[in-house]
Formats: sequence, structure tokens, C-alpha cells
Amino acid sequence: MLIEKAEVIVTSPDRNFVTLKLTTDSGITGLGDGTLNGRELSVVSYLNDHVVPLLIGRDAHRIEDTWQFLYRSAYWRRGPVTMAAIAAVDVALWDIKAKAAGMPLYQLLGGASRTGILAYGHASGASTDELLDSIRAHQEQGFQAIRVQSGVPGLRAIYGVSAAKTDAAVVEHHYEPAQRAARPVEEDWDTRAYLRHLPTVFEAVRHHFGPELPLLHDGHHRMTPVQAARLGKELEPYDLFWLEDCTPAENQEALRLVRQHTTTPLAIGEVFNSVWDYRQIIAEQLIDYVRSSVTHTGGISHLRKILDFAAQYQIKSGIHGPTDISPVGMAAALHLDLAIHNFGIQEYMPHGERTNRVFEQSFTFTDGYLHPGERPGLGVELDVDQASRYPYQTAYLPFNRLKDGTVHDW
Ligand code: CS2
Ligand code: MG
Repeated sequence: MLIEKAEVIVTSPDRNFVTLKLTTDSGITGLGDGTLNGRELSVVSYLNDHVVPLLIGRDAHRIEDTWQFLYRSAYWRRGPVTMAAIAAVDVALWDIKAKAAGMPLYQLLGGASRTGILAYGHASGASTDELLDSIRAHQEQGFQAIRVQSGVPGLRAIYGVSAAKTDAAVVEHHYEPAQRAARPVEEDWDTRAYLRHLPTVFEAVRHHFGPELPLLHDGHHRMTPVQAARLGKELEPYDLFWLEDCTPAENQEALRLVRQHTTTPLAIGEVFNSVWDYRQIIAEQLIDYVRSSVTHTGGISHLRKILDFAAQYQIKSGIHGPTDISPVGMAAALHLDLAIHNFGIQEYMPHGERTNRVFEQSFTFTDGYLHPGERPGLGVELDVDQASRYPYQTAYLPFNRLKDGTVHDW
């Protein structure tokens, strides 16, 4: 079964998405997600100019060989653009193989290891009262695990909290951090104010919702190691499911200091793009959850390798699933979530109505659990007519400046 056609489809229903569609000489098609928030066009060029010409005529069944060819023949290795492009090819080929086998993809990955995939939703609020309402709204939608992000007194707008004063439930479903503008938007940040405020937020949340509800928080790369150690320790009484991206993890040794001071579980990796980014923090058990998405780590083939490596150190999955992972990338995650043994939890930010019209999906969300469905392949089809209605729009993630004007991680 040979690859006959490869199309890179860019569409922007609720936000920009990059989708690779492969068509084989048997007529079977496959989809892969290559969306890289704020740098989508880089992946489009990488695919169109340097990958698509090499795919035509290749045997669609040779997934591993295609992966190794694309990874090694480029000479320049790793990085978010390269690995998102390779991921799009990898996932499209897995979609094709599963359709050819007449099975949902998870069956080719070892079959189901569980009946459902525990999801967590994104509750947030500029104030603690708004946050409590958002948590209630997410519980009413069925979520049984909830990420908590709060505004900080004195700061205008910060990551994870929508500036719009709309109904919390609706806002969270359409909170899209990338903003459609010619330049990135500047937001403000003050770590000391954040560190003073956050424990009071979790005190209020535990007071209102009790000790059982799994709560997560995303530090979003903004703290130094000692600040992360302090926050992890101060949040221990609130028994978090995880504290995510507590410090920028290019410096992997930094997690040793955090680990020495706190037993709050740590999740890292959504900006990582290969197993080499994880080598030290997995081998030294400096984290508890692997945060990468299928889309940003070279696809199902490579993220599976990372998760199998992590399993040897009792580290679990926490696959990245914000709205900038397309329904194709999300479906790939769900098939992997269902099959692997060391599953932890799945992030789930529901896409908007326009996106769901472009991508027809078979997954379900019931009582807090996701399931990819039983359709052959990924279970996602792209409506090219709908997609053509929403052309690409320049959009960037915000960035932070401190009070003195210094640029800071957002
Ligand atoms: C966040 C992401 O979901 C998360 O954990 O870190 O929403 C992140 O901000 C976006 O994916 C950036 O594009
Ligand atoms: Mg995150």
C-alpha cells in the first residue's frame, strides 16, 4: 500500500491547526496533527518543502522505517518543528494501518488496559469566587479531576485565566491562550505575589470541595528551583495530584533541589520533544508524570518509547491536551492512553463548535472519563469544505515582563 498523495491542510475555526492528510493507492486515508501553537507556518513549510516530496511512493505500512528515515536523514535532529512534522506523518500512518486492519488504533497498540481514560478539566478564575464557580461548573460537566488556575491580586492578566468576564463554563471551553494579533501580547508577572497568594487559593478550594477531589496546578515554567521547592512544600497540606512545570526544565538538575524539599508530585514535559529531553529526570525519578503530547514528540511511535522508558521508573503519563492540540492529536493521545499500562491522567480542554464541525470525531466523554471509540483508525475525519472556510490567522502566545521590564517565562 503506497502513499499516493500528501496534503497539508491549515484551518483556523477557533484557532490555527495544521493537519497532514495522506492518501494511499488503496484509497485509505490517514490524518496527523502538526500544530505548533504560534509557529504553525514553520511546520507547514517543513512538511510541504522537505517531507511531503519524500513521502510519495513510500510503503505506508513501514511506520518505524519512515520515522527513522525522517529523523536521521534530516541530519539536524530534534526540536519542536521537526518533531511536530514527524509526528504528523507518524500519526497519519498509524491511522492508515489501523483502518487497513479494520480496528480502532488502540487495538494495534496492545489493546485496552482500562475501561476509560480519567480526564482533568481547566477551572480558573480571576478571583477565588470566580474560581470556585468554575470548579462547580466543571463538576457539573462531569469532570472528576480539575486543574486550578487563579488570578493574582495586583496582576492584570496571567497564564491560565481568561480575561473575559463571561460565564466560567463557556470561557474555559474557549479559553485560547494564543491571541490573534500581529505581535505577542505582553502580560505582567510577579512571582512573590503569586507565591503569597496561591496557598490561600488552595485553602479555599479544599475548604469548599473537601479532601478527595484530585486537584492539579500548572506553574507554567515561571519559578526558580528554590521558589518551586517552597511552593511544592506549602501546597503539601492540599494534597495535589500534581504541580506542573514548576520550573523551566532545560536545567533538569533543578528538579533534584525541588525533589529534596517536597513530596508534591511533579509533572514536566509539554515543551519537550524527544526522549533525550527526559533522560535524566526519568532515570533519577525527578518527576512523577510525563507531560508531552503526541503532536510535539514525534508522534505515537516516539511518545510510546518515552512512556515505556518512564514505566521502568514508576512514572506515569499525563499527556498534554489543550485546545492547541487538534482533535487528531487528541484522538492519538486517547488511543495511547487506553493501551499503555502506566497511564496517569489525560488533559481535556473541549474544542469549540466550529472546530468540531471541521473535525468529525468518535471519542466520548462520560462521567469524567474519555474513550476514543471503536471506529477503525483514529476515529477522526476532516471536512475539507468546512476547513476551507477558516483560513490561517496570525496568532501568538503572550509573554511576560516583570515590573522592571525584564522578559520572563509566561
Ligand atoms: C498549558 C498549555 O495545558 C497546559 O498545561 O501549559 O495550555 C500551554 O499553555 C499551551 O499548550 C501553549 O500553547
Ligand atoms: Mg502546562
